[in-house]
Amino acid sequence: MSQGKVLVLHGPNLNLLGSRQPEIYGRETLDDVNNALRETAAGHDWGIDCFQSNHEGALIDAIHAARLDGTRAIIINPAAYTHTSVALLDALNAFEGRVYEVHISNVHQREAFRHHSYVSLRADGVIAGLGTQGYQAALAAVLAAATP
Ligand code: CA2
Repeated sequence: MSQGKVLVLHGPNLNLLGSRQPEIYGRETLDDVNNALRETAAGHDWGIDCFQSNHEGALIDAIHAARLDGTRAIIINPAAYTHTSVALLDALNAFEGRVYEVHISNVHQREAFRHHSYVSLRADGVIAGLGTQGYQAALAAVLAAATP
């Protein structure tokens, strides 16, 4: 039986992963990232739902759905909404499971506007600068937190 379900959310422009700016975001595509997460999760009897959207409201709707469908944790790279979206923060505040925020790049080494995150006010953990391996680190944290 499944141990639980994790929702992986990817914000705007992350559908372009692997196709541009490899010096910042690497060469893996979003499908590569999601498939690797599915494989890790399946090895631990966890399920994964992955969703990318370029629309703030669609990401918020996915968080609302996760409140009601037994999702135990959310791993989210809010992309540019990290730095702008009180609405995303409010939605995450209404979710009762664990929340991990992932950034592929080290946002603290970049422009000043990327140094502030609304989502970090809610996140149980924040990972930045590990490349796409950051998603695996977040999943490891979900699994560790759920181990009795
Ligand atoms: O480092 C990250 O993961 C970011 O969340 C990525 C966002 C950026 O706005 C954040 O400050 C940091 C940008 C995502 C855009 O992704 C692209 C990937 C490949 C090509 C073009 C954009």
